[in-house]
Amino acid sequence: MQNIRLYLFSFVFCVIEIFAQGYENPVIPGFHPDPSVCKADDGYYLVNSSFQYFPGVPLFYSRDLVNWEQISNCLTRNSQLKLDGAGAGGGIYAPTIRYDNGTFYMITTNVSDGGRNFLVHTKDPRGEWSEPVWLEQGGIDPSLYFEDGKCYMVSNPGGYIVLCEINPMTGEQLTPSRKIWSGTGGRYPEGPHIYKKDGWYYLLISEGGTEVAHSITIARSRFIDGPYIGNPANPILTHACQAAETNQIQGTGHADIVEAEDGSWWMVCLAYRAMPGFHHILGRETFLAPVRWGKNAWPVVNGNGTISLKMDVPTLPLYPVAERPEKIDFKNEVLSSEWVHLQNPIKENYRFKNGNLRLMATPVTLNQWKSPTFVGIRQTDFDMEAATSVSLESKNAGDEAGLTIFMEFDSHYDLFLQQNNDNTKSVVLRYKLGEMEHIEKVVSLTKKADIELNIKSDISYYYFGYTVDGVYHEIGKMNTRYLSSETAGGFTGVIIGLYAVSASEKSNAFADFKYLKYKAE
Ligand code: 6LW
Repeated sequence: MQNIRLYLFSFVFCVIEIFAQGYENPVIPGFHPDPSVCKADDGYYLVNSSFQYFPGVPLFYSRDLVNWEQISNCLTRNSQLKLDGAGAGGGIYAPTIRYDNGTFYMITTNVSDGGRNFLVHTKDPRGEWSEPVWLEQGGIDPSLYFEDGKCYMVSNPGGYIVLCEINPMTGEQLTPSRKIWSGTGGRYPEGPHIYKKDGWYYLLISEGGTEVAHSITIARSRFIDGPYIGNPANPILTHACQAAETNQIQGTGHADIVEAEDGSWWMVCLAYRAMPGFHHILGRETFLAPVRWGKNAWPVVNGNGTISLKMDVPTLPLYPVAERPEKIDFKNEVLSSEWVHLQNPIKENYRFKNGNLRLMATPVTLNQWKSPTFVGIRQTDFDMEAATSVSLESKNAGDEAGLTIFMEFDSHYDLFLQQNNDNTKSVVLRYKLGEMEHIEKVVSLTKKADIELNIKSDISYYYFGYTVDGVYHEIGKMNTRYLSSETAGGFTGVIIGLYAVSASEKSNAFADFKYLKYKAE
């Protein structure tokens, strides 16, 4: 009897496994643009661009293309990634990841380090990647295609796509760069990738720019260097159409395609979840769509070339990944791979002490396009609550430490503890919006007590407050839209940062953070 039950259970479990149905987009929420995906022996690997943040190029792993876990970052050393002066339009642009013959390759551009293309490689994607192999072919959005022991590189120098053959271990360019396609006439043909199927080389690109007109188009040729002929049914994915005019997902583009273990085809792409007025603050996120790709046929994305938040389609068997705890503490004395710094951090300013994260304050402010003492995680939900318990050790008026809703050096909302002249402290709420810096509120704290700084948000507002002795005090609210990419500029999304800034070089101020709570509502 017991055995029969066991068989029945296993049977039902298998049926559920085989016929998994439906998933939610985005599959990687928050600022995770320009996704590129590859299949390796044990599952799928995905990378995103990272701009001014260090470490660079987050690396995700999945067994089912739906549930992704960040396992590391590709660029973890200063020798791989120099971010001096980089803002949200600088640093690391669109990467590509490929797996060939036991080796992983990640190729990208650092527009803040001479705009040069380079690749790094590794046999162990959970470990360290190689030093950069610098490449001669310019342009952004480089990608690799491997065939018969040869390695081809495509990129976008502006207006068209070029191809050459390279030696991926030395970077040597083996053939001249050759123009192969300029798209269907949409602006900014970019984000190229090459695939081979049924004897055809397919060239997938984006057009229209990364805003609402963003589209995915495709061309094919019998020869790798062309001539490439466009698909008469282009674009194969866009939300710049009537079918998607009321869809919250906008700006669909910059895609990559992968064939799954079971022969099904899938596309990852970027898009954003729009707020009223087509604004967005969460950055361009990673979405997933099924692709129908018959023999000798053009690929068709999710039936009609649009995608949705709830995808009612069959999936691979699903393997959910562990969720991050709502309260992240620092007792293990590590910052997991999702934590990022602005530009190259000064390592000794980040310490662990008595189970706390200790940030050593420096005079570099959040406005300076340098590397302040700052570390944060992405905002991944419109409706969320973030909180931290912070104590500031300081003898100098003007030293500060707290929480920032950071979009860009010129666009952030800061909620912090500040040292006063008379050895007391205040909670301060400050807005930085372009040329304007505004102190919204200063609340003097009358007694020494543990302070929790609280930020809540919905799609329209951030609400700021603090909690003392278990009592929450709200001190202000501010519109989300002034931090949007449309207003602030750049290619990133909001990062919730912990930071410490001193008023002078001489200050030895530091701040101890007990935890960062992040709760999606
Ligand atoms: C990226 C380009 C793009 O290099 O935006 O949306 C640029 N597509 O392909 C920065 O992410």
